[in-house]
Amino acid sequence: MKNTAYFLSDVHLRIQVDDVERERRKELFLLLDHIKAEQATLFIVGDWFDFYFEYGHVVSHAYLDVFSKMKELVDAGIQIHFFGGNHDYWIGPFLSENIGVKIYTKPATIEFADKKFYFNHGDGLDPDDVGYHRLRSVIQHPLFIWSFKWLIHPNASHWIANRLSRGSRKKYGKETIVDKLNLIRKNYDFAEDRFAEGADFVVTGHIHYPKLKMFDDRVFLTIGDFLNYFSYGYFDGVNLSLKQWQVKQLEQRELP
Ligand SMILES: [Mn+2]
Repeated sequence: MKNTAYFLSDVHLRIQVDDVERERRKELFLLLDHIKAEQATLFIVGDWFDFYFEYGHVVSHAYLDVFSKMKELVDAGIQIHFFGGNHDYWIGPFLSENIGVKIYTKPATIEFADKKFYFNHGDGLDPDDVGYHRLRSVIQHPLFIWSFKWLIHPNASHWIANRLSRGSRKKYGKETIVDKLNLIRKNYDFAEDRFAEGADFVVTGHIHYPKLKMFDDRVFLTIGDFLNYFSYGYFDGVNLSLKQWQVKQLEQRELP
């Protein structure tokens, strides 16, 4: 095991697999092969899945290839740390017990290569977004999860998820660069508090806008996404940098 690591967020693997999604997965799996060959560690910082919900013995077949790819990496000795995002905080025992992924349902600090990495998907970092905080406390509540599992048929949940996903893509499309930069500034304030607590690196996602900023010798990184930027973080054992996976058939935005 080498002391190198890759950081991915906001891949938003779809439950409806069309041609674009197939191509995106092809690129993602090439990157995962690369991680496997390097024997690096993979940190997933939320929203890996666009919709994820485990019904006890039942998981979504849309992710069959993704599950087997993740298992392939784990079997090859790769550690996968998975922090849930607002699209996949219902991650459950299937990923940990059947695939061997280490899952985190809350933000956490992890020591890696003698450095302290603080991870937070990034939803809920805007203290002004009272409505979202309220929504999150409901949908993360065990009673809500229990009711969802036992009252909503899996096919119905996938239908709802598809509708919500299209809705959030429309909303996301309306967000301007100014909105994103405002969010990033709030992330900076948050990161400075984590640095004061001893973190060397603060890594988030959620904003879908890649940005790395140095605070003296500490580094804040918001990863971006694997939808438009195909951006990821890379830690070489000493330094954290922001990189882009060069895709062939898909449209790709330049790093800002
Ligand atoms: Mn998110």
